[in-house]
Amino acid sequence: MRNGFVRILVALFVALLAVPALTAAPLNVAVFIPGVVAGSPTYEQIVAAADKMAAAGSITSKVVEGGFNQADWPEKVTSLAATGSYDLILTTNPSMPGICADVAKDFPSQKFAVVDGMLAGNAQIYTLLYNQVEQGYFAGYLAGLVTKSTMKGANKDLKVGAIVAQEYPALTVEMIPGYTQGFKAIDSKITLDYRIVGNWYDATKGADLANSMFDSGVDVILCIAGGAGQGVIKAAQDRGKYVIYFDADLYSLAPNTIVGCATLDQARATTEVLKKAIAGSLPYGTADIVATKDGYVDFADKNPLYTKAVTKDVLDKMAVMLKQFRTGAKSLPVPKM
Ligand code: RBF
Repeated sequence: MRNGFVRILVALFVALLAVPALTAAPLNVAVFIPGVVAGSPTYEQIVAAADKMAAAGSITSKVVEGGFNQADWPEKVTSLAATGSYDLILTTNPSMPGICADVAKDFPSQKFAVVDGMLAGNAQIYTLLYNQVEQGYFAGYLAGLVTKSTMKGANKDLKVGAIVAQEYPALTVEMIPGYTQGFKAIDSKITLDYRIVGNWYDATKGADLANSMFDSGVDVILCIAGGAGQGVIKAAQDRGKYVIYFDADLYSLAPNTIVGCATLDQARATTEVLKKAIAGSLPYGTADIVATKDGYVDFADKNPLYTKAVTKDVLDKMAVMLKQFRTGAKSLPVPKM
């Protein structure tokens, strides 16, 4: 009896000792944000997903904002790698794979993952690229429908707009050509008024550009401008015109002004990348590309702020087009960048 009791105690003690071995130490992750988080939907999503995993205890997460001076980013990523404390440096945007590759040379045991970027063949870096031709197409298709619609803010001119923060290959090779294909599919006579802010934060410049476009007959503007987009939205609200937003379901920022959101599921991509990194199965050296049929690129058409903002005719035509992409019946190739 007494012997049995001791044996149980010993077994319990051994089991307790084994617990730390079974629950692996959390993965130490540095999340580098090239810019600032607030007002940038892809940045907000990556941080939210990492925070959630950190709260669950599966990673430790340190978020570092790189600020708007892009020349500072390589040095800031270098400082993170130099600490030697992070199993993974996780970051986002199409300029980051190149920066990570440079830093990787000096820190050969440092691993990197970039969601929303592409670089194949570097054994220290995993990347995931979204098919943003399709994302742009959804925005363009809607812009074409809106400019030809009977909606209150729409006029007779067949002019749509795009305001972007700065030019880079994913924008000029994927997003804008996708957008253009989209509105041309509605009517080949529709023309594009395309303007560049010059940075990701100047909301006053965003508003000035938008107002000048509305003056020239544009009634709907695609906005890919981070914080500068606040000015575009404000101008559209003041003038009773329309904005199509990129990356996240954010109709709530300006109901009845934001009439469409072409989305990326950065939260899902981030969570999956981190889970694979924890499991030791993230395929470094690989560059994945994901599209609408995979569920990472989409258009937020379930939100009542969308269904109430556009006319039935617009809704129906969007639904038919979206179904084709979601089922994989239709897809658009990503050109070489
Ligand atoms: N998107 C933002 O929302 N905010 C930013 O501050 C921002 N900075 C960027 C800087 C560079 C150099 C590049 C290439 C892209 C940046 N993006 C930014 C764009 C973002 O990664 C993505 O391409 C767009 O949001 C469209 O999905």
